[in-house]
Amino acid sequence: MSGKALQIITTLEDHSFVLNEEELSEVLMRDDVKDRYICVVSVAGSFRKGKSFLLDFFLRYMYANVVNHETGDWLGNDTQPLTGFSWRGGSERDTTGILMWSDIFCIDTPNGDKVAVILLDTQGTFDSQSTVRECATVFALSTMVSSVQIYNLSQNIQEDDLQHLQLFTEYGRLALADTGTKPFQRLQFLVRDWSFPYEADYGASGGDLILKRRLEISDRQHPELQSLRRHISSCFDDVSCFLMPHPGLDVATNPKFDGRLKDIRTEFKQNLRSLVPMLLSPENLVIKKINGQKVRAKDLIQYFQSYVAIYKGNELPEPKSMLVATAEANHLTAIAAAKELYNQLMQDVCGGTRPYLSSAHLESEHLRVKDKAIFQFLAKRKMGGEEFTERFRQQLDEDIETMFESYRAHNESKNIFKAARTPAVFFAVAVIFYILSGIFGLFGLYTFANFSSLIMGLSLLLLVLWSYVRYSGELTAFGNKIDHLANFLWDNFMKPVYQGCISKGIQHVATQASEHAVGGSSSRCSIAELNEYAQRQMLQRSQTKTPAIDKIGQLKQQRKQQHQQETIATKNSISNKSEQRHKDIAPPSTPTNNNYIEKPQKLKQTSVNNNATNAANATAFGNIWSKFSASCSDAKQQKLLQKQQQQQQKQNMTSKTLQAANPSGGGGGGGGGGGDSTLPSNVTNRKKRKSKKNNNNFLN
Ligand SMILES: Nc1nc2c(ncn2[C@@H]2O[C@H](COP(=O)(O)OP(=O)(O)O)[C@@H](O)[C@H]2O)c(=O)[nH]1
Ligand SMILES: [Mg+2]
Repeated sequence: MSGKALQIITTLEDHSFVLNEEELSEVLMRDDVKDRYICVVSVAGSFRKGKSFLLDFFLRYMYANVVNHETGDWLGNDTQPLTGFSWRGGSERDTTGILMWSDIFCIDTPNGDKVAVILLDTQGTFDSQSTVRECATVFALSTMVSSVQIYNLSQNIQEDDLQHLQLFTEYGRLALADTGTKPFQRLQFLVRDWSFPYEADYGASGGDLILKRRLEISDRQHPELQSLRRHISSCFDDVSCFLMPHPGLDVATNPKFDGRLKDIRTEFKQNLRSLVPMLLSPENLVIKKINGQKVRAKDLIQYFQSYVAIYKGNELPEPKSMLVATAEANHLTAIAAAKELYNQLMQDVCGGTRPYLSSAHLESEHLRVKDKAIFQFLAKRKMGGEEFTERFRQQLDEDIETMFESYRAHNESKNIFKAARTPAVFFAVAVIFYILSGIFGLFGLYTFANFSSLIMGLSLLLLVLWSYVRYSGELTAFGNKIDHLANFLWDNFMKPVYQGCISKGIQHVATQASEHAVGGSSSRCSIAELNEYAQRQMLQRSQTKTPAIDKIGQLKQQRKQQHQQETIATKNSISNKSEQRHKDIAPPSTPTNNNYIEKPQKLKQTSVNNNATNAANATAFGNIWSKFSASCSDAKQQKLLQKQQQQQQKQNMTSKTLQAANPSGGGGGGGGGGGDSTLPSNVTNRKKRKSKKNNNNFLN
């Protein structure tokens, strides 16, 4: 047996109680236990009635079945002494306060629940050394936290045994009214040394018979006793009784008895074989519920804390304050769960080795996770009403904000630039004052030079001290002060200067870029000026096409001379048609045609508009864009010109053909006889019209 009994609640000399939180947490917060639902089996009742003795058989059962997975008889061999919770003969009490077995037994129930079985042993209640309040408190505490309360009684169920349950029935009534669910799960009366087997058999069936008789309500009873009986069954999910035979004289009277089975009566052992699995086999485990919700091992700590707090006073707590304590513990466990969720999700966002997040990103993640945590808190069923819950919701809000501060600090510590700020600041100060000292020395201002040297020395000293603090991990408070000083210097002096330099630098780069865009013609010019410049460039480029344009002009003259014989009406008609069609299909090819410039102008206008916006920002981008737009316009212009040249070449070919067909026609006149005389007149006319059509491309 590896475990031991842990004193989790101790009774002090002055009859007050102390909770041993450390040991309790150590057991309940174990990784394999903390998230399991709990089945708390406690044995309470009068002292020296074999409670610890019985619990040791519980331990034997759990170790044999759950830990060692033994297939044989779990009761063990005849000569094995009984160990576990301390038990002993005699009339003095042995156990004080509440003890918990340090090994928690993890069982997966047939319906899929992962359960941790916790065994509690209690101080003998109502014994000579304890005050009545003390005994009642131990009994109350163990009942409040357990899911199976074994009420250990000697020989019979007496009227006063029932009356000890009154506190719970009253509490139970309040809890029932508040939550609508029964506050307790299982109450197991266990009658030891049952000596009337002829009236009721040993075991569960005889026990239920006796219990039924004891809980029967009759008119002869006092109304208080009637209501107590009524409420016992309404507060517990299950109330039952088990009758145990006497274990034998050796057990009861032999001072050398050490718990060997051979010294225990067979009848007793047989009934142990049916009692223990009835309470502890996986299918019979009862999970602790509060407010109808299954309690996990980690939550039990909070309930212990809340209950011990109300049992501290000299008076026994009122059932109402027990209810308030339960509701409070209820809320505090919900808060703990919500905080755990927040922690879990924030760890995924920015915990441990996660990379640095920007402040805004971290803030938005915090709000998202906080919403989730608060939603989970509100969604949990709790006792005490909305106002009660609101108070705890505010507390959760504050707690989460506090947790966020540490996450924020952790995140900031990942920012290497911020981490390097302190040494950078002091190094910069040292360099600056070194230079100043030199300058002052140069001009003979030795006082200032010395002062600058002093500051430089101080900066270097702080830098060295800071490095030492960071390296050694000592004098951290002093290290923090150095960090604060560095932050102060950075925020108030260096950062403004640094930002000023950066903005100046950007301005300068913008200016340089704009100069580059206009070929370095001027140091600073507006966007409008740039666009004007771009337009001028366009115009120049279009004017460089003059040789081609001149040729076209000459050709036009020739055409005019060629067709001067034609009637003006026909000429106009063809000319109009051609013009109309040309407008629709292609850009005019006349070099003087404004469309050539119009198009680039349009592009440039777009460019101007774009640049105007950018100009407002005074960035280099606008200037570069202007240049880019102009070059785009140039490219388009080039294409159009090429197209035009091709058309022009076609026209030349046509006119040459015409000249070859009518060599005399070059001198003007010729009238209608300018056509091909060998061809029928309609064909000639068609040719002429076609020729005119083509020529009109240029005439316009
Ligand atoms: N008469 C009687 N004595 C028992 C029984 N079980 C244990 N004992 C003896 O009662 C004495 C006190 O046992 P213990 O478990 O320390 O009692 P506790 O104070 O209730 O925890 C021991 O000597 C046991 O041998 C029982 O069922 N009947
Ligand atoms: Mg004991």
